[in-house]
Amino acid sequence: MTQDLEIVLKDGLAAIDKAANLTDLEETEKEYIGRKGKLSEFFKKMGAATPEEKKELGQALNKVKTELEEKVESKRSLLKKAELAEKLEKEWIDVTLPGEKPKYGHVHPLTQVYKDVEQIFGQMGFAVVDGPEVESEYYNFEALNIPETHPARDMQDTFFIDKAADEKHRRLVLRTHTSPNQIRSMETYGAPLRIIVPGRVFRYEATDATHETTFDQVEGLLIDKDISLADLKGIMVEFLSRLFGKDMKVRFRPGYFPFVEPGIELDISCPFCKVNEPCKVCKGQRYIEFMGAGMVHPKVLEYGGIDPNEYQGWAFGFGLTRLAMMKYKIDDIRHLLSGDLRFNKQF
Ligand code: FA5
Repeated sequence: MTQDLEIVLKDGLAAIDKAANLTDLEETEKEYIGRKGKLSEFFKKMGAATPEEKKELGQALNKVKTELEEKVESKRSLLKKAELAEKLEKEWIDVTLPGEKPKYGHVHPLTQVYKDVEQIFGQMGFAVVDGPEVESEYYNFEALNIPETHPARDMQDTFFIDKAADEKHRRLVLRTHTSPNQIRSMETYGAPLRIIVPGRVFRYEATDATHETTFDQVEGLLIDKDISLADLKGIMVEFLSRLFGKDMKVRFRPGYFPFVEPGIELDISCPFCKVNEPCKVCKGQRYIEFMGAGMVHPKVLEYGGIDPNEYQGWAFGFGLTRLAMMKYKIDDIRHLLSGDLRFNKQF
């Protein structure tokens, strides 16, 4: 072997040893045993050599090439192992650590009570219908037997919209209750009728823990032949017992609403009372006020296009927002529409 070839071998082995990573190693490989590498110079020289020299040089060159190639392979496998070890060290994860809890959305308590009410009344054969929030004075008051001069207009402070509907329907208002849908449904579906109308209503009032300017009500209307308040009692006992998951009682008191005759206020047995314990919710009364109701006034049936001599019915209206407060023990109505996530996340 020539001295030059020995130097190339020595340098080559040292360079391979020094390669710090796979890219370095590839460069060194190219430099020594690549097509244009240092060994190729020796192969070129063979052309001019005698057959004797050719044989000797050829053997020496092949030996050097093989030695360098073996060194490269063993270094490559070392470097690959080192790279893998480094990767494993860096990308190591502890699979025994507890995972991060995904954040779930929450069903708003009001939405939950909406669903419950619609489901229970649906099971009892009531259709759920909808009506406009921007209403006319005609539907909100007049057709419910509350003419303009009637003092009952003051019972519900009204937001007026600066725009008239037409001569018959008069000014536009934000509906103060869901009762306009009694007339709308009678007009659309006629008798017999069995509906509830849950929806948002608006009143121009001062707010406090139990009063909001925007709140939700549920209207109920049942019209058929031979209907009495006994049916209302049965339906309400069933509805409330299913909603609160326990036996509930109701009681009637006289009440006044121009669109029903007779009118009643319906109280429900306090769902929070425990035997021999003072109750903060009903303050020992055992009953709480729940809703207004009554037999639909014959004039209202006429406004709805139904003959009061043939049909009669009852209607009720309760505060869905107050019901949600009761069900979820919320002590201030203003939390419900505040949009405060700290509140919403509790449900
Ligand atoms: C009415 O609105 C009648 N339309 C109910 C009715 C329907 C009577 C059909 C007869 C036949 P009232 O103004 O009392 O009635 O309101 C009904 C319920 O809405 C109340 O019992 C109360 O739960 C709720 N409510 C009234 N004002 C507010 C308020 N500012 N904030 C939250 N809830 C309220």
